[in-house]
Amino acid sequence: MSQRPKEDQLDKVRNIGIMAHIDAGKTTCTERILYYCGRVHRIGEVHEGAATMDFMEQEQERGITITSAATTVYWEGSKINIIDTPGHVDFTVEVERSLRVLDGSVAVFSAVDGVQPQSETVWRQADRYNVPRIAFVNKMDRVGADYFYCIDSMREKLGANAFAVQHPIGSENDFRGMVDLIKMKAYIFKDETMGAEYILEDIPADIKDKCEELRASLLEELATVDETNEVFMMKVLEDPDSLTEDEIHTVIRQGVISNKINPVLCGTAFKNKGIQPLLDAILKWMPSPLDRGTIKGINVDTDEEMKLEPKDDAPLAALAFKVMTDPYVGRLTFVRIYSGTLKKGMTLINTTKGKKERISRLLEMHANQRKDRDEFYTGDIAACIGLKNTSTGDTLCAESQPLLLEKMEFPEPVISMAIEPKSKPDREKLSMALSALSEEDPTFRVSTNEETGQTIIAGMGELHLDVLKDRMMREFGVEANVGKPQVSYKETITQPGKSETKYVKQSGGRGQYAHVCLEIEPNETGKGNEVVSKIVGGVIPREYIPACIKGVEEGLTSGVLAGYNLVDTKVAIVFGSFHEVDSNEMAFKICASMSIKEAARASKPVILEPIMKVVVTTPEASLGDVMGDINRRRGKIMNQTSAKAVIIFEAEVPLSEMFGYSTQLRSLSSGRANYTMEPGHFERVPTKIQEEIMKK
Ligand SMILES: Nc1nc2c(ncn2[C@@H]2O[C@H](COP(=O)(O)OP(=O)(O)OP(=O)(O)O)[C@@H](O)[C@H]2O)c(=O)[nH]1
Ligand SMILES: [Mg+2]
Repeated sequence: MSQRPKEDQLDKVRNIGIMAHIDAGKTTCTERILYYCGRVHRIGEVHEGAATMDFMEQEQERGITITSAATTVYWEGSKINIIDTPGHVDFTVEVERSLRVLDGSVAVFSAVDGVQPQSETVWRQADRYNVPRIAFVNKMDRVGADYFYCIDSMREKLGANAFAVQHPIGSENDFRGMVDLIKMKAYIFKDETMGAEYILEDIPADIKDKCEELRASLLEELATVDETNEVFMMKVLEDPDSLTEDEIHTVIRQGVISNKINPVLCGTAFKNKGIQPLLDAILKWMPSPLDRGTIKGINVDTDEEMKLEPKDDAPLAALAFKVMTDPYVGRLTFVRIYSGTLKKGMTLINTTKGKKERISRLLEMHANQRKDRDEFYTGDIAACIGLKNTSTGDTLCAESQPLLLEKMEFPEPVISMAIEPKSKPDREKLSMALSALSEEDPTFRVSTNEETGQTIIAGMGELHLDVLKDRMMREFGVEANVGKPQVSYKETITQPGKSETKYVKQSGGRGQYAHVCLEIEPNETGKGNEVVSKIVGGVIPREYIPACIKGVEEGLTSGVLAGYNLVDTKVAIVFGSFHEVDSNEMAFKICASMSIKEAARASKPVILEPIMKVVVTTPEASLGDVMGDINRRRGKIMNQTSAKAVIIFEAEVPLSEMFGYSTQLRSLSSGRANYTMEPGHFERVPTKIQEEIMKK
């Protein structure tokens, strides 16, 4: 049996992510958490390039988070695993993978800006994974900070059931602390101790009435969390003063865990105020792995659904959610353990890949520092060394109970560019760099242009590719020239089609023979390609089927219209024939890849383009010009709201029309409008534009 340390008892563990729009202050909050929990003895500031969590060179230089970093802290005898995520849309995969493995999340908002576009996106991502959330309204020290405006905008824009559990004391430069509406006491933070010390005192007289009012409405809100809890409801109605803090916390916890409510706290991470109450809230209200309960798995042998208990003595089930190359220890695979105990030296199976893996070392990570451990338990996040074939999203489990956990889904890259090594030695280094980096990042793809032989890299945006290029140069020493960023188009088919292809060569010696018939039809949008064999009676011998499937898959990587990836198709290998002597795997692979092109040509192929979700904030005076410009860019305006003297509208615009947009927007609005953009979906390009793309 495992020996869990006391503060690691499962009900005391919290796995928490910090997520928000870019620059809201996630990393700054995390740095304070590290400081108050005694993890670091000096606060590292993001803008000085000194944040512990932003340890990558590129992060420190640019002052932004690029990769999610994990750490473990202890607070009041409980363990909190924290993942700090990036806010920039180009790194959205980091948020996605973190949400997949976390039990709860703190959404950080800037008190000046309220809900910003990327916070909306991450909020929806969290909705999808059903992750409970509390909110922290940060930057209360800034001019224009408005806690209650933020709460309103969370309700309006996110549909969150957000409400105040605190009341700010002082504002902007004079922000001193907050009233806890449950304790009904004021927290005043001491600047001279970097906020490490605070005083609990009576509520300042000028806000006493407002706090009483807020508390009353908070309690009313809580009374609706669980309608069966009559005792609580009666007390709220008849004698609210008799409610104990514990009673209130219990109901809040229940509401948070069941995703019914989103309590909102406030503070300023940069000025060291409000972090300790946030830590308390994480412990009191956020779920432990036990609260998340059983999770679903699919038994690999029987295809039956099974429920996995969060128990240390159950067979191991874990999900790999991140692969990272560490300069000192090599390939690190981060896993979240859902069931069982993970031990050093253990042999596991990767059921996604159907391969055995051995854990040679186990590490607890604190940003980029590591501590060796012999075992990890249910609910933990562990870094493993020794896994050779495991990539992001793979299930790892005990040999005694092979199962698959729910898959992770990743967005398709929208932007690409050619990359050309400068010299021959660079070519080798480049291929190593590309394979290592694409292993780390499922939204980074590498391919070869069949016609030109050029290597093409694709990703989520210009910043994404820029950072990767930078890492290739610095970490792998590659010298390379890159082309201009291009839109990453895709191809798909619009109707079912068939093909019959023979590949025959008889030029002296041993010949080549393969014969493959395919049927292709459109698949649901976003479902990718599905290739199956429906061969019966051995018309194509069993040993050649994998080669046929491989051939089809390879053929699909380069479409028939303009060489872009063919996506969202269902392909069946239905018939064929073979030759006793001349048939071999290679012949079938080549034949299948030719055949899929023929089938695609017969199925009315079309080109798809990435459509971006663009959110523009503009003063009213420029609205006409700005919207007119979006229309000229083939944009569709989706909706429009006004807030604090500006108009905010959302539009869907093809990425190909968005190059140079920031300069144009600046000149249309005398520099007063701004925008954010993120990949939305893929859509068929108009015929005229399709013709242009095909000519290129
Ligand atoms: N005035 C003020 N500035 C803050 C506060 N919190 C963070 N900042 C500043 O805001 C900037 C962004 O902070 P970060 O912590 O890097 O924000 P982030 O959310 O981690 O940003 P990304 O990871 O790039 O998405 C930094 O310059 C911080 O010093 C705050 O409470 N008040
Ligand atoms: Mg950050």
